[in-house]
Amino acid sequence: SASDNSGAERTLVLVKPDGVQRRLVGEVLARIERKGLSLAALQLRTIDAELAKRHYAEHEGKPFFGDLVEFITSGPLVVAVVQGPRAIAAFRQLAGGTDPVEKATPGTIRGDFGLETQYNLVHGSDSAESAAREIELWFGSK
Ligand code: RTP
Ligand code: MG
Repeated sequence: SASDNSGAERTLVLVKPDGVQRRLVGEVLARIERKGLSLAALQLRTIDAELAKRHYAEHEGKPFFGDLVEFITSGPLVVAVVQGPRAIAAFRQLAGGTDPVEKATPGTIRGDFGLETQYNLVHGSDSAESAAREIELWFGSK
């Protein structure tokens, strides 16, 4: 199941367009691998607004939603399925809090490399339900 330590838990990770533009893809993937997590899928993609809006559907109507969709579609991003024991929480730990200065601490991806909430480098699924939905959305057959 998603709540045991079998090593089969999977999460959907993005290196957002700012991370790709800043040549931090290798840095992020290295941290994932050093943690002991595995890559189960990996692609470089540029997405349209339809996929962006579906990915971030929970934020529709919030003041930052338009800027978020514009930003996430602005250039190539890396999308990965990351696998391992407690992969969802483990990647959220690696990423750090949403605001790279006020919430993320040094030693995390956002804490080490980010300054602004919009440009916070990475995404990771926030629950087992989100991970299943997002993996199907990005990698499932239509
Ligand atoms: P993510 O979904 O990208 O992994 O980030 P998260 O869970 O840490 O944060 P979430 O609340 O889901 O917000 C999604 C993304 O929207 C942008 N955001 N901007 N300007 C703002 O107040 C604001 N709030 C959120 C960020 O890019 C955030 O990662
Ligand atoms: Mg989120």
